[in-house]
Amino acid sequence: MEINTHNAEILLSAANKSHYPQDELPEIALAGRSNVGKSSFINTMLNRKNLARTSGKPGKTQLLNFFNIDDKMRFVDVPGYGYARVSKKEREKWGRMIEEYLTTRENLRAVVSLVDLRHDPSADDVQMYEFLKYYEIPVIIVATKADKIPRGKWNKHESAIKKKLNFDLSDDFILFSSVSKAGMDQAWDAILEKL
Ligand SMILES: Nc1nc2c(ncn2[C@@H]2O[C@H](COP(=O)(O)OP(=O)(O)OP(=O)(O)O)[C@@H](O)[C@H]2O)c(=O)[nH]1
Ligand SMILES: [Mg+2]
Repeated sequence: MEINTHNAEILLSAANKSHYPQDELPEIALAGRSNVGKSSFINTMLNRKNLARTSGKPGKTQLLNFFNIDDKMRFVDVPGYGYARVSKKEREKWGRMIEEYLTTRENLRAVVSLVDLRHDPSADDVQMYEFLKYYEIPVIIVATKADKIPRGKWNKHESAIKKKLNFDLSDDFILFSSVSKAGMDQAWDAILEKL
């Protein structure tokens, strides 16, 4: 598929099913803990500075944000998990919103699950991966902030993450940086293959 990635815009934000776009365009969702770099990933992939708003304030994105890309596909920015300063009630509400989207959305082609290359995956990261495997939703693991780790140590960190996730070797694993743009072409290849 030929996609002009420069032709992108935010389409809408949704709290539940009734607000999702009603067409058949394929969607790729971005999941990961708060602050891992989901919005930065979207901006980098679309060569935009601040299309998907990024901030130092974790837990800010509370809705599913749908981005139209060239009227051919969409990115769906999912609010981050694992933000400590969120009440139990808020967490439950978040859980229902994400679960509804991930388990019922026919447009969904794959989830880009982001983890921080610097750290072992959190319990929430492991749970997200297990959830996606359980529902047989195609997964692309993107390990972010690779620019913060010297290249000579990338392998070691990659192995640690794969081990902790009980990573399925048939899934994609991409080392990525929104600063250096490392991994961007690989990420596009993996995404286009899922559409
Ligand atoms: N060095 C470096 N910093 C990054 C990278 N990706 C994101 N960041 C920084 O990490 C912080 C969080 O990035 P966001 O993209 O807002 O994270 P998010 O996952 O969308 O966070 P929430 O919307 O709160 O869930 C920002 O200060 C980014 O500039 C990266 O690849 N390298
Ligand atoms: Mg965000």
